[in-house]
Amino acid sequence: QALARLDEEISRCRACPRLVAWREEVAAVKRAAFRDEDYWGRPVPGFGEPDARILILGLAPAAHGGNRTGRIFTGDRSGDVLFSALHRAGLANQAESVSVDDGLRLHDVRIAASVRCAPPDNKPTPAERDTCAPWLLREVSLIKPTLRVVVALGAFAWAAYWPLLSSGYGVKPPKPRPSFGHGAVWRSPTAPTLIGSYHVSQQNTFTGRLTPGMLDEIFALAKTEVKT
Ligand code: DU
Ligand code: SF4
Repeated sequence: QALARLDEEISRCRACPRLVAWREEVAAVKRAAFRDEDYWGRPVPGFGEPDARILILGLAPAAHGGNRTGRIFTGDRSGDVLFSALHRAGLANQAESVSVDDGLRLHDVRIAASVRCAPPDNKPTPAERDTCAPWLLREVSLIKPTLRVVVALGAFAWAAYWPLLSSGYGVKPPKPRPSFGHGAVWRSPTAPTLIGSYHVSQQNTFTGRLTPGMLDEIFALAKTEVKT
């Protein structure tokens, strides 16, 4: 099927030299706790349903999370927070996401990263986001018939929505761009609604900037929005 072919194509991309070097170095050196595992060490494709109405857009794979397991938000603390929330919202069959064969199934949700290779310090550059944007565009073009809502985790993903809006939907992004915030919403009559959420990284969850309740509100909003 088309998405599987796209995933395969993405996983061979080497367009960003800095990220190719980092993802492979991390995969070779490994973290001590995962010494006996084979790291994926490649671009991490999207995960979830081909007929999803909700697309969750993250930042980039975690070095020892998605870059290790080969599935986005899988095997890291960010993912624990995200999938617990999806499970509470009825959008995932389980709260745990540890490996590609853990039985996790999403309902009505697809998850992708704005940049598909693990970046140093979890910090991809806007240039790398632009380089990776065509993959997002192609993924969205395949789920376009059902897609209604994009949940942007963090300001970086929020910014990745606008080029998608213009090239994927032929809608001119508003000027100035609506600002990112937790619970910020932007609607278009002809493109998926954009919802902003603080990112599920430990920086936000450990400090209490993002609580489970705040994440529940985001997915409740997304579920309401797909029906309107
Ligand atoms: O702390 P951690 O769960 O290992 O995640 C590290 C880092 O990666 C965190 O800042 C979030 C980020 N991240 C992301 O932005 N998108 C993903 O899909 C997975 C992790
Ligand atoms: Fe390719 Fe995206 Fe990885 Fe860059 S970040 S190498 S464009 S998959």
